[in-house]
Amino acid sequence: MGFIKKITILGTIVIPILIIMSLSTFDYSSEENNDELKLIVKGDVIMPSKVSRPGCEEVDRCYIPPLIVIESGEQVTWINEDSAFHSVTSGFYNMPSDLFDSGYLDPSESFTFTFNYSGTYDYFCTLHPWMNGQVIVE
Ligand SMILES: [Cu+2]
Repeated sequence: MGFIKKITILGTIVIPILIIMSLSTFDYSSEENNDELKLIVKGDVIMPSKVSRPGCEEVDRCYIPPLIVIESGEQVTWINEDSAFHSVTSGFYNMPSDLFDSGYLDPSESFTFTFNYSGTYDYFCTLHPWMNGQVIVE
């Protein structure tokens, strides 16, 4: 077998292997991208289903958890897991504090707020007076 022929046979074996390797590398990176796509918004506090009717306040589950404790500079994300609109609005129903207001959140929509100063922050839903929760910033 001549030298050239050996090179040619080697080439026909090596080149497909290289192609397969590069394809498998590509597949791997596209899998990574899929993982990124799987990342969905994860709320720290959820608005569970059926809280648009009174009753959740009796078991303190209008926002879950109803009280969240964080460090100053940290943020809280609320997510509306109900099928109705809700809001996350600072203060009390008849006395909003104007610090934050999510506006009406669609189902699956989220709202994030960063708390820079320690304190106790009450919040409520502008649509449902019985819905209220609290953030404690240490
Ligand atoms: Cu509400």
